[in-house]
Amino acid sequence: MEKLSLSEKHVLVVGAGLSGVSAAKFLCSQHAVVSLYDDKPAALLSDSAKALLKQGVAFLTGAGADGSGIDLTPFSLVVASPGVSLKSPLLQKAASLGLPIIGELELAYLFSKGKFIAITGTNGKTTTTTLTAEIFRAAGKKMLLGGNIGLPLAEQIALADEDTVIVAEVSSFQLETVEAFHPVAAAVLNITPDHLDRHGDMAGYTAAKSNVFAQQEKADYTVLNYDDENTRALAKKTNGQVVFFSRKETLAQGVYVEQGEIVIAWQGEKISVLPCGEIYIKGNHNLENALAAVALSWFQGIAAAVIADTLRNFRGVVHRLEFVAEVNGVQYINDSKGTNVDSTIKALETYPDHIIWIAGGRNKGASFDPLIPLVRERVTAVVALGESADLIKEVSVKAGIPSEKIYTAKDLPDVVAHCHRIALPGDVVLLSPACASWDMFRSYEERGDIFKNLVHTLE
Ligand code: UMA
Repeated sequence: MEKLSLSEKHVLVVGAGLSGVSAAKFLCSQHAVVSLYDDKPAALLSDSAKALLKQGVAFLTGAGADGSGIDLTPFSLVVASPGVSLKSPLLQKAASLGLPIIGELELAYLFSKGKFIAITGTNGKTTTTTLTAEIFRAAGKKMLLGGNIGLPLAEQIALADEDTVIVAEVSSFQLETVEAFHPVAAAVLNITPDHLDRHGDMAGYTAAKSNVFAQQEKADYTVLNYDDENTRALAKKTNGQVVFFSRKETLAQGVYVEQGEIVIAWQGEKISVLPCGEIYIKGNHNLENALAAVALSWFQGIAAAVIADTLRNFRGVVHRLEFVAEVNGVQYINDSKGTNVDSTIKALETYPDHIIWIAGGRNKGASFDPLIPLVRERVTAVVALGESADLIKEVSVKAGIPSEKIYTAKDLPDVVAHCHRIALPGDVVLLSPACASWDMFRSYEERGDIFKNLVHTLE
């Protein structure tokens, strides 16, 4: 479905991270003349970005400046990385010159032959995306998994043909730069405050998320969480067929829980999928993820038996409530993917008490106050880290944690050493920062991997 000719076109890729490198590689394969921009100097780029420069991709850098001095006249297209705000001086300048600005997701979409299944939401995206992809794989379908999950799609889409299902995790950042993007099924799992520093307010954040179904038509499916008010309200805004899922309510139509079983009710038919107790991944939030995955796959023709089998066997994803080790009767849990308040609430809800909570990092503008009741009820000690350490301390004090039980650590080795010193058998040491990792780490994966390695040294 080629909608754009790239041959000999001068394209500027803004941001030389995972997404930018993937876009640049794809653009080169299409014989575009590619330049790569990053705020960082070339010496600090990844090996894969440096390899592109060796192949002749030009490198432009702000080198500490904002890039607005870059001459944009040679370019006819800009491909922006999701982490670069449309309000950045360079992209503002591109927009004022009338240059089209798309993201790597849109690029992948424009050149893909497969059908997209897109999953967005504040929390649960990675689990639902991976689970949905597993269901398609188990059903013997040709499938590609990618997107915000850390596997950019631009590089992969050459592998897709008309029969390929592309299961994509899509973020609000990526959805700011889509136009033609048109998934046959799109899910919005939930919308709670996150990335408000980037989107301005909840309305801006919701508008970005809503772009996931902006191009959908009657034949497409929009899967929405009935239990989440913000998400339920989106039903009025889509042209796709709405499939609600609910953990709490009996629905006239949709995917829901009835007498402890997941059921699908649609056009007078009622199908029982499996008892909720048989789903391997635990917790209410995972039940919601499972309901969404059922909706995304069943309406694409996957048999309920295949869906049920996958739900019985799927073990979850790394960095999300991931069990690391038990040392001297203390469980260490890596929830580095808990990058916002809501996902940390879900993590704290998973363990009834005796939690040593490790939190802090880059705050994205949300209040930590909603954590107070759970911290009061379940947390015995707090380890604060990073840029938001003071805010974490503040919220812990408000929750009644005695000041001698609140420790500010200088880095992750200090965190793990402190937890090892104070933890008693039966305690749960939970890294669930409620913040992005970007103040101290490249990614939440790096933060989680370092934490896990440090914990393993205690064994
Ligand atoms: N950069 C600039 N100027 C800026 C901002 C960034 O030059 O104003 C440069 C940085 O110096 C760096 C590069 O851009 O070299 C990084 O680009 P990026 O921040 O877009 O990160 P990528 O490595 O390309 O990863 C992105 C997603 N990151 C973000 O959206 C922040 C990854 O999602 C995604 O996996 C990847 O593309 C592939 O699609 C991560 C994420 O944290 C997991 N996402 C947020 C979330 O889930 O909450 C949205």
